Amino acid sequence: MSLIVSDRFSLIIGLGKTGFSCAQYLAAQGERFQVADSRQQPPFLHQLRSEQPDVAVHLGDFPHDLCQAASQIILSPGVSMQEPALVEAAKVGVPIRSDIDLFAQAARSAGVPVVAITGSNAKSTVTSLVGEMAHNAGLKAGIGGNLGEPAVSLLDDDVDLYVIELSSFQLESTTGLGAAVACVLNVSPDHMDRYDSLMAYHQAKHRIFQSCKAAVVNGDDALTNPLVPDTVKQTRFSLADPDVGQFGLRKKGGEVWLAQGLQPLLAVSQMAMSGLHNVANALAALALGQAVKLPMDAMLNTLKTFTGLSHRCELVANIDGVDYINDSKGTNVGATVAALEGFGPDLTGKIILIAGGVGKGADFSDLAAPLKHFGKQTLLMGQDASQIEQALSGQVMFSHVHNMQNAVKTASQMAESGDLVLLSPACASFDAYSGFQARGDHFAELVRALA
Ligand code: UMA
Ligand code: ADP
Repeated sequence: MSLIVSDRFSLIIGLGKTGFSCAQYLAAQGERFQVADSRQQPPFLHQLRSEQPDVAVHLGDFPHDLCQAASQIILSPGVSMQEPALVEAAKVGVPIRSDIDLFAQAARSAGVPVVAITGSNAKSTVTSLVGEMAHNAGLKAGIGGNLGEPAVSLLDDDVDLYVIELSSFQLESTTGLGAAVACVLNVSPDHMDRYDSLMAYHQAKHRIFQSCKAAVVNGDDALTNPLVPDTVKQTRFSLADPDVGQFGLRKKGGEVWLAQGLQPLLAVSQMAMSGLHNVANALAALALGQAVKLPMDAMLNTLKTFTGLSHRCELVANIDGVDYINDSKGTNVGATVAALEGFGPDLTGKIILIAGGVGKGADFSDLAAPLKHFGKQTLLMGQDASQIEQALSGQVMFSHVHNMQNAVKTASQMAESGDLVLLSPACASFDAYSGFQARGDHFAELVRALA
């Protein structure tokens, strides 16, 4: 009898959160794998070496021959499939998969339904909200993905439901996800430094619908319409009057209510989250929750208490009649437009917007219309401030500030009672901060110091 030793191995590309979670997962499955990262000091190098000292780790340029020798590549979201070594590997038939593929396969085998959520904006809010609804309905829910905890780390025998936030980066290399319900919440340009066109970004997002059992569609955004067979049940949400079975808004007793078909469900004034964009988020969550049979009363009760996540249109303080709002997670134009349009209509005064940072190749011209309507002044800072200036020039009032300290001081000097100071940068933060949290925390600290 001869012993056959297989030389097949998976190659994990990237040794950040995702790569390390995949290494732990494959090791637990007893599978052979190697790891490659283009950085000399990837974040989880030390942990991998101490937990799995025998695993081969390749640092620096991705080796073409290694990529081609692998039986499969598990790609981290921060690395594009257009990397030459990956393009060559794909050409010779090496499957390129994501951590989400590994996760979905395990969830499918265990028979646990997956709620899959993507979109340019509101992913984290809606994912957390649906997760909270499931929790309040007495279910054990695994909640994560792009939101924070990598999907394979959530795998657990004692879970009833997974609620997963997915980015376009993760979806690029995900195939046949098979979600119980999938949704693209909205589509507006983001990550244009990674994609050739909005179409390429849109196509990546729509991979979320592959083999889904049901789909939730934003009736106010045609770019979210899925291309799925007629057998897949579709439920719409919209800020308009809803058709039978769909979610929307209705008037009752002089108030606006969340509704399904003709049935009013909850007065918008009873929701703990504020802003019109969060009304859309609540409707999306109801549609997603209903698709996996969460009880309506538990979902509505959750909307009465769920105040939203930090750094997303979060009220920091009201000082002398001026609301200071931290929307540091507003990292693209669509998010900032939603924040301006979400708050603008209810104000007695105007908005002073603080914006700027790393523009990711965006076109900022869509900021001009809501700023004309609701803006008093826009304070520009950071690496790509001049790109925003070009888009706004001649249309709205703006000025440049050196940094956040300067921005908060200037905003507080020009704000009058009824105005709102909004940090919603439409940009990433990496020119000046470690991430959107650090930027939001700095803003909040400076605002509290004003009081
Ligand atoms: N990198 C290299 N060489 C490599 C591998 C990565 O230079 O070989 C760089 C990437 O270009 C990137 C950084 O390292 O700048 C991190 O990449 P990664 O793939 O190792 O990231 P992880 O640490 O695994 O974190 C990823 C998500 N990050 C990205 O998609 C860039 C996290 O989302 C996510 O929380 C985590 O997986 C768990 O699922 C963050 C994010 O910014 C919050 N997402 C983008 C967004 O929300 O807009 C998509
Ligand atoms: P994501 O995870 O997609 O980045 P978040 O829930 O973290 O989404 O919200 C990010 C930003 O998106 C918020 O700070 C807010 O400005 C904006 N936003 C929230 N809801 C919506 C919506 N329904 N449409 C557009 N933008 C939104």
